[in-house]
Amino acid sequence: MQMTMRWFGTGYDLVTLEQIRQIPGVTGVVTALYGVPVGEVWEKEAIRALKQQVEAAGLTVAGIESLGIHDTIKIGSPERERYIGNYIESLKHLGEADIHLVCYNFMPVFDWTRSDLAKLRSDGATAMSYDQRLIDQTNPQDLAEAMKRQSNGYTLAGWEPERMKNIQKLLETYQGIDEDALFSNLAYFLERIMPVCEQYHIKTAIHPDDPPWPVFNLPRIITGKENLLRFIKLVDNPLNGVTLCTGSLGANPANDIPDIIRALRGRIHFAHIRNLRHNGPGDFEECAHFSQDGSMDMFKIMKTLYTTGFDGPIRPDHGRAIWGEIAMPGYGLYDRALGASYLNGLLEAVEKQGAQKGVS
Ligand SMILES: [Mn+2]
Repeated sequence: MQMTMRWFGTGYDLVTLEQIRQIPGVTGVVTALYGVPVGEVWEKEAIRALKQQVEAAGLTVAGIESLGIHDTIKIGSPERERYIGNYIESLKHLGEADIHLVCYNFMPVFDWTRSDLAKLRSDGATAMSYDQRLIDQTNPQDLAEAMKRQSNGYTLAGWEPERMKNIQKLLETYQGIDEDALFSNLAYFLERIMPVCEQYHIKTAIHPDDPPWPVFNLPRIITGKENLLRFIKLVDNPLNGVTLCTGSLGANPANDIPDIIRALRGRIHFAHIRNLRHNGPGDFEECAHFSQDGSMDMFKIMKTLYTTGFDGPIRPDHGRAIWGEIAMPGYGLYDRALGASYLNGLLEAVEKQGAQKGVS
């Protein structure tokens, strides 16, 4: 496994590559061209410059997070052809730049959703949280406004103000799109991109829906074991894989993460590892990565990834805001650095324990 951090790029991320380089054991970043609107082509020159910048700092580009999917592709409207063409072009440029992992998600309208981006916890830290009762009391427009207000001035991936301006229109275009339609539009897209993925050996890794249930009546399909298995069979190509995000899947306590890891053996191409605390049905808050701070057994998760042979990039996921840091919600330096170190510690224990087992 390669320990990485998400990095949003100069001008978008206050955390620097030099800071990331000093986190023990972190050797790469997953990144993106944030300035390019979703749906447009990622040009060769811009990809090359990004890669050079990362490598000059002593890190590698372990993958792309994310190459966004235009809404027309999710909706399946005729305009999707142009955007699928653009996506293929971007993949080709990434392949030519020797980048072989692309993360994306297939959530209608909204990316990840939270009811509070700075919930105060008992130790004075703040963290992102979700309470279905609060979401039920609001509407998409007000939620987009609230997310923007709490964003500390950063553009949140998936909540770009220019997209959110047209939210009502966007919601209308999804009318009539149910789970099956979304699955079938996803299959159409994947079949179209697989040849270029094969040509450049690019692994694609769909990110689970967050939270993994419908929000504002919009369907969500990447939600748990059954749907993940349906997903990998949609296009049964080893390059068509999954980003195992423990925080997204784990928001539903019925999702048994180690069981899902075993079920997806060989098809997990990227892993986001974080913990969260369940407070009640549809009510959770993010917490430290440390097992005891939340509801998940992080040792068991790391051990299962290891024993099932997962060997891709891994990263700590959302962190809390601690030590007075003002950052993009979830993406400050301090708590993610603690997370990376904790996960590296677990991994060292798993590896050494395994080695002892092997000789005894
Ligand atoms: Mn994630």
